[in-house]
Order: sequence, then C-alpha cells, then structure tokens
Amino acid sequence: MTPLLHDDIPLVFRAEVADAINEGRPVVALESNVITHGLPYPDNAATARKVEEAVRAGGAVPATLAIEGGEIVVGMTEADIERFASTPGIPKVSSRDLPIVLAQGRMGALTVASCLVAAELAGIRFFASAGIGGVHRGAERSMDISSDLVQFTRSQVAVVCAGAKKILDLGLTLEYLETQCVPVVSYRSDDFPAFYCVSSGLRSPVRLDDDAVIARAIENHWGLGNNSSFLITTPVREAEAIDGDEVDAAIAEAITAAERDGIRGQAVTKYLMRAVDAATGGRSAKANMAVLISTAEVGGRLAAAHARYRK
Ligand code: PSU
Ligand code: MN
Repeated sequence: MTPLLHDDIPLVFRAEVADAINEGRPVVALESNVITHGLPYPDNAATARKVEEAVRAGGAVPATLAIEGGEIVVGMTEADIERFASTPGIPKVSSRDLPIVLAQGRMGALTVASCLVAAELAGIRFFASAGIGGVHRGAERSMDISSDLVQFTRSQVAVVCAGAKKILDLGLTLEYLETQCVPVVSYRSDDFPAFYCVSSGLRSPVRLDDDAVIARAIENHWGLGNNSSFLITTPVREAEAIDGDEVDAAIAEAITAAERDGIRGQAVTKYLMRAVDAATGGRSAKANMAVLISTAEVGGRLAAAHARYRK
C-alpha cells in the first residue's frame, strides 16, 4: 500500500493500481456497495473476485473502491474484500455520505455515485458496474431519484454498465440523462439494457460498435468542456439473462410491499432487489452476478481502448 495525499483527502492506493495510473495504463474502478448490499455472503466475495478477474481479462487493472479509517481505499486487497463481504452493518455511502463517514473513520461501502467522486480524485477514468441507480417508479410522488444520476453531471468518468436496474422507471431514467446532457451509448446493441434483462424494451439513443470510436467520443465529451460522465451500456449475455416478463410481477409486488412497509431513502434499492431475488428463487441473484462479470470485462476492454487512444 502506498499512502498518497490528495487535497487533504487521504487516498491509499494498492501498489499495482498506483503504478498503472502513473504509467497511463488502463484502470477500471469498481464499487463496493454491491459487495455489502447487493449480494449475500459468501457469493458477494466470490463475485467481487471474479469481477476483478473479468476487468483483467478485458485488459485493464481493477480497483475496487471503499473507505476505511478515514481514507479512500483505491484498490481493495483480497483481504479487504473478504472483510467487507463478511462484516455486517457496513453503511452504504453515496456522495453526500462520503465526507461524514470519512470523518468518522468508519468502514463504508461506495455506491456508483461515491465511486465516481473517488475515481476522479484518484485519476481513474473508467468505472464499471452492472446497474446504475436511476429514477424510481412512482418518482412523481416519492421524488426518489438516485444520486448516481446527479453525480454523472459532476464527475469526468466513463461509466460502463448494463443499463439501470430493472426495478426502476427506465424511460424516465433515460429522459433524465438526456436533460442533463449525459451521453448514453450502447455498445454493439440497439436497446438500452435493463440490468439482468437484455433489453428494457427501449431503444438506446446511440449504438456504437467500434472501441476506438467510443474512446474518441469520450475524449471529445471532455474536450468540449463537459465535467460530466459518459455512459456506455453493454447487455448481459443472452444465456445468463432473465426474461423481463418473469420479474415484472415480482417487481410490482415488491414496490407495493415497500410502500406498505414504509421503506424509504437509501433502503429502497436493497429492499426491492432482495424481494425480487426471493420471488425468483435466487435466479435474479444469479443473473446479477453474471451481469456484474460481463460488464466488468467490457469495461476493461473499453478502458484499454481508451488508454491506447490517449497515448
Ligand atoms: N446493484 C445491486 N444492488 C445495489 C446497487 C447496485 O444489485 O444495491 C447499488 C449501487 O451501488 C447503486 C446504488 O449505486 O444501488 C443506488 O442506490 P440508490 O437507488 O439508493 O441511489
Ligand atoms: Mn433513492
């Protein structure tokens, strides 16, 4: 571990990650909230390791992000992953929680939003996660819009994902991204995917098939003065996907139950994901693991193409 200071926010880099950043080699940041809140132990630890391997298979260095002891950990070690995966009660830390949990010196699991903050500070240009947060169904009443979307408007990071989680209102999520001038490109597919479903039934705004064109488009976005993210989607593999109709009823039921049980704020996403897992007998959790891995591999590949382009 190499301790480095960045504007008073202490970042602790795994040596391999620090070397890659310093040498301009591709690095892909990964979230830790999916370890602590997305999947149960020990699947969470095993999946986190496979996700890192997938980034490597794609040609980049993985850096899973978390906070501990008042520091941002840039590249969790195997032991870190095991500890976070098996320790109950680690808080979910989004962008606004970051300054507080850092001050408290507690362990914290980073969401997509807080990972973008950390990745940018660390000098990492790529981030991969299976499903971003978005506009929740019924948001016109609950006003539940993930801060992931707001953070996209503030962080210069390329985000590779399998769209947004199926439990959300994906049409409104796309509208929000359009309003906020966040580019959305689907890699080698026509549709905006829905996490563990290949398609959301919505057309993606743009399809691009060429890695080098995507790399150039990302640099153009930043070159044009945008201090914001660039979204690239890649769908789960057909064989590992879940049929949308199969989960729709479970999602509707879970949303009704969440409202009945008064689930609000940060707790909503995990509540809904777990309810759908239970309703599908664990099939959706399995598909969740698969899509985390396939997204990470594409993230690695596109980060590598981007690093080649910048050389
Ligand atoms: N994927 C999952 N489960 C999750 C998340 C992703 O399978 O819990 C997390 C991600 O970390 C994402 C966050 O950033 O949910 C968004 O939470 P919210 O909707 O509360 O903004
Ligand atoms: Mn929310």
